[in-house]
Amino acid sequence: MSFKRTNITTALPYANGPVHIGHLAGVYVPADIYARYLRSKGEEVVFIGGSDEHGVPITIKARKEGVTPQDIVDRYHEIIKKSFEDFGISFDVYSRTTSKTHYKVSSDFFKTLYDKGEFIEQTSEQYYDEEAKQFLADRYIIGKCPHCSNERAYGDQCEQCGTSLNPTDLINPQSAISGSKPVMRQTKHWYLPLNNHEQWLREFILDNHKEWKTNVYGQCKSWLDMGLQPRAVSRDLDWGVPLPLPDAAGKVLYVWFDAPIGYISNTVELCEQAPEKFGDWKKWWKDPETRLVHFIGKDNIVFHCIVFPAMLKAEGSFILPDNVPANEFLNLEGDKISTSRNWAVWLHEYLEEFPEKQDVLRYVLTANAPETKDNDFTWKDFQARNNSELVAIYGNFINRTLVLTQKYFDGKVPQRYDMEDIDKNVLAQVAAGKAKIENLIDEFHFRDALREVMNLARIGNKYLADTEPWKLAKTDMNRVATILNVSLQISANLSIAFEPFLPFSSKRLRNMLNITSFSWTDFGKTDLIKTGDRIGNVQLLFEMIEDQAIDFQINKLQQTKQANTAVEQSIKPIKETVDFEDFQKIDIRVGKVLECTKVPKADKLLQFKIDDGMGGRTILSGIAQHYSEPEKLVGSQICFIANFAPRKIRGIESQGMILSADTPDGKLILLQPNNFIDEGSMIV
Ligand code: B3M
Ligand code: ZN
Repeated sequence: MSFKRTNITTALPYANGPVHIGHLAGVYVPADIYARYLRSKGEEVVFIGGSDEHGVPITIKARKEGVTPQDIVDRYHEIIKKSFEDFGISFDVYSRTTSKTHYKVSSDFFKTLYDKGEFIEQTSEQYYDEEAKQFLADRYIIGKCPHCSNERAYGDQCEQCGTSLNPTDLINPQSAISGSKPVMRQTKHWYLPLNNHEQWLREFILDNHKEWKTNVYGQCKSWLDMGLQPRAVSRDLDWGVPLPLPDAAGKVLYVWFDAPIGYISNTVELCEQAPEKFGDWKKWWKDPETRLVHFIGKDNIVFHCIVFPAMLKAEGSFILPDNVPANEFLNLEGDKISTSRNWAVWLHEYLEEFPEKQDVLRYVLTANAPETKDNDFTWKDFQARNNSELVAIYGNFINRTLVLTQKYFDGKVPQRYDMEDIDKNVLAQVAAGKAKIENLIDEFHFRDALREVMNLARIGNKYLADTEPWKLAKTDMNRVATILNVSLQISANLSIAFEPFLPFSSKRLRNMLNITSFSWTDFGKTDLIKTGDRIGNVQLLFEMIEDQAIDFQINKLQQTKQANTAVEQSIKPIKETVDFEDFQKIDIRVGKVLECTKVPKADKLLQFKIDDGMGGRTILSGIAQHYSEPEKLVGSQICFIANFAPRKIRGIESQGMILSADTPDGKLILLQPNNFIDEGSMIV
């Protein structure tokens, strides 16, 4: 399939907080490299971004701060938009899902599907908070994850183990609004029957897009192999795009239904603003000669590879994505980046602390991009890549070339005399780099592509070190002229090759070389700079980053870690009040340990044989990880709940529950009487 143009979209970040290095590394820098590269090749491109301004996390934040959701998204949309501008993310449009256009485009989209009979209507029981008088969608409901026992899993996902959940999967569900125990109430919703789309999706992805990245392909395959289910596309909420149906008051589009349509709305907005440049929006979304590429993080794969394509297909007149180059996650100094724990490098803070150093971060995040697996950002690596790659290789080559041109030729580009093999070779190597770099970028291997570009700078640097023009100045000025002319041509080539990756320093370099026009098609040419032209003012392209600046960042993170540990170690909140009658129902007794052994193949379980003064009983307790020598407990006394309903665990009947203290630092310690007490005594 040959394409005429490319529509590049980037995940719309939720406007409930600023953006950090993880966002940049995972989505926006790779997408920007791709967009700049294609534009530089003269291709027709549209590069779409915007804020995702609906969804429960935004309403929760608003509630916490006592402001409206609109206040929240207004605040963060501006901050996010500015960060992207500051880092040179060259969106053609950066709009938002609260725009008028988006409300119209997304509700029309829903209506089209509705009229075509693409949804199923279903009434079901859902959690409802009687105090807040509200249905509890997604993150409004919190409970224990059935997979990993995380106590604070959300109704749509457990952040600890990453599993997608339904609210009814949660153990001990609780309202995130009032903390109360929710009740079940009937409500009607509209569902997209993904199961009806399974067959063509299998072909579309598994047969026709084998070239997709293995992480993306693999995730799609496992979703498809599990079998697709209908997915609700509406919610009972008062924040979102209202359902355009007469019998749907109080219902809005599910955020994951409206957000990807945001890509379309933002294209519509752009094309209305600049029709002469971008033409009609339909050509970007409905012409099969347009290539649609979604840049996203790995947590968004199912929505972009399965749900959104199903929506587009159901509508019937749209193209489908040609590729979805999703990245894995970037960690920070060994820990998962987390907004709520403030474990992140925020883009706006970075620029305050490292002004003008956008390209250093772009470089490090690309050189270490989480393309195939999760990767780690460390400040030491940041410093090392700046000092020993950007400064010592690229910067050094440029600086030596320009300073020597100033020194020996008064800033005028010298002529090239007869070239020796070494000169021809170096120019040939630069020209040969072009195809390699193109192939890598075309296949979304930005990390390797950048390494190849840096390799060209390395080749230039070595060329100067091998030819030593500063030593030839006394004997052979023609040779010096040739070497510097060649070095200047390499420099001009580097300004082109680096531009998609490091646009700010490429621009500075072009100013220093005094060239204005450049395009990818010029890459590889050996006459980009004309003899006799003057070069501009010479400055350093990159500066060393000292230990002090790095220590400051590391300290800052250490402080965050300490603050988080303190919060995490704090004593657990008191549970709901119970009355005396309830308390009295529990029968707590003293017993003596007769036997205590590990339960085979169960990491956490100890099996106790207890003398309870009444003939003995067996109790299982989940404390094995805290008692490595269980046999030492034999003979000591413990306390246990004697009227706890018997339960079978791993085929063993447990007749009670042994009491332990759950300490703030996560240990479980048995409660043991200090003095000998007769077995069977009741604790009152
Ligand atoms: N806002 C989720 C996220 O930021 C979501 C992406 C929408 S893309 C249409 O991870
Ligand atoms: Zn979990």
